Amino acid sequence: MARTIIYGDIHGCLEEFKFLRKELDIQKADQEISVGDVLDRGPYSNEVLRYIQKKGIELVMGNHEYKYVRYHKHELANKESGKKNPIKLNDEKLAIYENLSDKDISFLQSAPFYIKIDNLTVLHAGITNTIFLEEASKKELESLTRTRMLSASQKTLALGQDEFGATYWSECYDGHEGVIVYGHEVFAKVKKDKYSFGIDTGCVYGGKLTALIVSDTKDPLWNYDLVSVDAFEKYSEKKLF
Ligand SMILES: [Mn+2]
Repeated sequence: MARTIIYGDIHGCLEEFKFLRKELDIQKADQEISVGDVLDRGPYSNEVLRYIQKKGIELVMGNHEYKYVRYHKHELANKESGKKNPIKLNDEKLAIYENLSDKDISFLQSAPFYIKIDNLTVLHAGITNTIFLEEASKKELESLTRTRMLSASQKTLALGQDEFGATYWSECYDGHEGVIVYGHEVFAKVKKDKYSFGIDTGCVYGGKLTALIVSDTKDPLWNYDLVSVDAFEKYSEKKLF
């Protein structure tokens, strides 16, 4: 039976990603989806991007991909106007950007903000109970790449902005878009809530790279498996949990 396989944040960890696919014994009929953030922090950003294209793996837009997409858009616009790019890339990111081929750029630009299959939705970060994907605005779709904490009134709080009564989005998610599989926030182990799975287990920080395997997308909560591989190295020093 064909499987739907969703990968947590890869962040340039190509070796671990290849090893994980080997452990999963990937078959042609399998559908593979990345939750996004395949780029930055780890050792092989450009190579991971090439590899997932070559293997026909679908990419959901992460905040790290989106930054390059927006940067590129400004670069093109500013070529004519001569203005400075309002988006800043550090040296590491600039090197990654300069190594993107036209095909890489198109692939990043075409990454959807979510992929929905039956009762399974894959998005990068999170959603609120007031966003309905089919009728979502551009701004709401963009928010899917970075939502973490929500205020009591379901307002998205920016990183570091906390307030009394705030909740992590998945802990109050009502299931209106089915079972959501996401990354973005690093957890020591997979975070399973009532209608969601957070599968970024921090490979680039020396944690694990995790895949969630769904055997029936009509009922993912009761038809899934988890497979993780350990990071071969700690590539980024940012604190883990
Ligand atoms: Mn992210």
